[in-house]
Amino acid sequence: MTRTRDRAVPETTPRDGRSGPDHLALYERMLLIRRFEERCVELYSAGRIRGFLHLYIGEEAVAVGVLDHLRDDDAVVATYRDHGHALARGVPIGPVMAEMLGKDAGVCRGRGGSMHLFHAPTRFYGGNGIVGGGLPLAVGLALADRLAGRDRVTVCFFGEGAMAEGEFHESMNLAALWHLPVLFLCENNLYAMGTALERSESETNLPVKAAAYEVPAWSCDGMDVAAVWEAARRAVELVRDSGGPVFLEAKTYRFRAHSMFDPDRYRDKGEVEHWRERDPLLLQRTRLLAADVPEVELTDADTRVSAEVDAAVAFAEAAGDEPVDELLTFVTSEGARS
Ligand SMILES: Cc1ncc(C[n+]2csc(CCOP(=O)(O)OP(=O)(O)O)c2C)c(N)n1
Ligand SMILES: [Mg+2]
Repeated sequence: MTRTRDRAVPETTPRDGRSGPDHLALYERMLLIRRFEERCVELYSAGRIRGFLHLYIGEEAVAVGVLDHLRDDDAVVATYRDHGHALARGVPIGPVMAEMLGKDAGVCRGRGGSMHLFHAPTRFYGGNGIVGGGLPLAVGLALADRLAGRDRVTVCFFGEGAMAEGEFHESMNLAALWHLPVLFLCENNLYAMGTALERSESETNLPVKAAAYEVPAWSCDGMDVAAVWEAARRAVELVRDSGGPVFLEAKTYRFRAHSMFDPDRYRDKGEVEHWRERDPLLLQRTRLLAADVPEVELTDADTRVSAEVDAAVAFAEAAGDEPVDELLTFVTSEGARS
């Protein structure tokens, strides 16, 4: 078994033939997530979406930059802040919106809601309400791939708050010890609910914690989709080539409160404004215009994604509620449907 401890992060040429990202496509994918969530805010305020709602606004570059590198047979595990990951993975937007509204046409037939999006056809294994809960799932998926001799990668997204959980340490240890193909993708947005990282962790250099498990680990600028794309390309290639785990920290920021219930009193408004100056959509828009992409192409992208979100809302609104006589389905095994 090859140990990864002293391996330098390789400088490789993308072997999928792409010399770099399709910047306009990345922009459009981030915009889709942004517009989708803006619509979710309206639907939540109108009482159409209920329960918890955690927005990814400000963090879109992470899911989009990372998931652009996955093959269809790779797997994704996300957190309760999962809309962006689901959409960037290609989970159909209509059924995602239907799930938000608790409808029968939702990806989990309305039983999961915002925090528990799940879609087996795209190997999107949730959405998880438990902080750190996805980490052992990702290790299990990767163990299955290792035992079956498949060269698949499992990407596991989690917040920096999850790194204080026992599950993080257990998962890192097993993945390193058994040399499992997991990309541990930490979205460090500096806060776990209202608790700032430096108020809860003695070691705030997160790759250092990962390196303690002999896992290659580094950081990237999570606000710049091109930086995420490049860092993730190397990370995904290293996982696939070595068959072992890699840890990547994306330094990011959420522009909205932790959830729609959070009054957001623990951070300075000036801090939020400072980060908004590095809005990933703004940065990418500036990059595209500097590369002489005509502004009309950006406007067209906005028109396309807005139409896509409109259609998703119409699909979700038109869908029915789960029939009452099926409410016990999946509660006991006898009632399970395929
Ligand atoms: C095991 C567990 N403990 C506590 C909570 C309550 N909780 C929900 S979100 C959250 C903060 C997690 O922060 P982080 O991992 O940084 O993710 P972020 O919300 O910043 O994306 C906490 C403590 C929970 N859901 N699960
Ligand atoms: Mg956090």
